Amino acid sequence: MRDKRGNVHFGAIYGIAAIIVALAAGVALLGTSADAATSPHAAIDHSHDLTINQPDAMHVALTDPEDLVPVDELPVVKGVLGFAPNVAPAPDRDYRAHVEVVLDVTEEVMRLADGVEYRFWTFGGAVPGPMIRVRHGDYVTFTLQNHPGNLMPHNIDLHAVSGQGGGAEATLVSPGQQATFSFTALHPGVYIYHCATAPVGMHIANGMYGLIVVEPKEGFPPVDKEFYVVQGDFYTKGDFGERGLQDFDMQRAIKEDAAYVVFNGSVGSLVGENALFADVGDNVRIFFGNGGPNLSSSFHLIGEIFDTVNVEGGRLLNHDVQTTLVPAGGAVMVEFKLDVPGTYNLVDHAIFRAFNKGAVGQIVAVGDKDPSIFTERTDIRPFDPDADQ
Ligand SMILES: [Cu+2]
Repeated sequence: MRDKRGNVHFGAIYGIAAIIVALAAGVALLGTSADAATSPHAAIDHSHDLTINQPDAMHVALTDPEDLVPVDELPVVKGVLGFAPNVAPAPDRDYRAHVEVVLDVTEEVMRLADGVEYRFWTFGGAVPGPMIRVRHGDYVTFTLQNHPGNLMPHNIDLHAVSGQGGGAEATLVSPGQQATFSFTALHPGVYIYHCATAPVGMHIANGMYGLIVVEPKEGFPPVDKEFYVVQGDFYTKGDFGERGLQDFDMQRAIKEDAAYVVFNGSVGSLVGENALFADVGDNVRIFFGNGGPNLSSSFHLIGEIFDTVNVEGGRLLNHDVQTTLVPAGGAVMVEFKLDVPGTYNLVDHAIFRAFNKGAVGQIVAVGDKDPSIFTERTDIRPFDPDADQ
């Protein structure tokens, strides 16, 4: 499937880009030193300072020697998928690779809540679809397979892709077809992927979304535990909890009147025996996406504060965050340390969704108490404002 001319083309583009970047930097340096020599205002007059608009460091990084290796010479790596709440394994390499990812599409009835079933459309037979994890600069060859027994055409728009539709046009396949395209992961970050076949909202509402993580070249900082959680809103004919096989309700979806708002595809997917477990003292990372199709998530972990948030899944780090807003079609990476034991509820803090529509999960932290950080209740007694103290 690989195109030799395409590979040469890629190499040539990067080579030219490298030369342009080098020239631009040289011109910029010459410009500033000339300014400094001739103008006393050089330090504050940036009007001709080319360094202000210097190329983004991320793109300069793609002129690393490893990025110039022709695709044909890259080691081929099979993409290992991670099924929620498990993450895909980190790339754990210091070189560019040609990653081959194969994802199939299914249409199948699965549990939405106790006693409630729904005909999901899925990537990989799961909601969310499996996590894909590659390294910044990787060349990814992606194959989408539409099972012969399916009824609908499907495709995939990966938000990590720079190119037409994020791959949607390239991967549009009828039942019994598969299609392949390739892309270079130009931007590190945490990205949603979703089906983008008309009616797009319906395909997403039926569960067709997941995360593709593009790790920075140096990798993310090590943590003790990683989890994969994606929120989605569902629009059934019946209201929340109404039993039986529920049909999709287009009018309800257009009105954004979700019957269900859930994590990882069903009510209770991360509760009780399905809860996430960690040890006290663990540093925990959650890759959290929001498939939508409609609702933004006010993502919050009750009783914990996010030490670090990669805002919107990008490189901007925020610290000491209570609630982070994750738009539909967006994602975030949060990290936190579980200081004391307990059951911590992760919720959409648009709180009726949590208690009335299903958007609750749990992380159970097991270990020693630390009363210097948190005491359990130390006293309870009647309160009478009129009584003598
Ligand atoms: Cu689809």
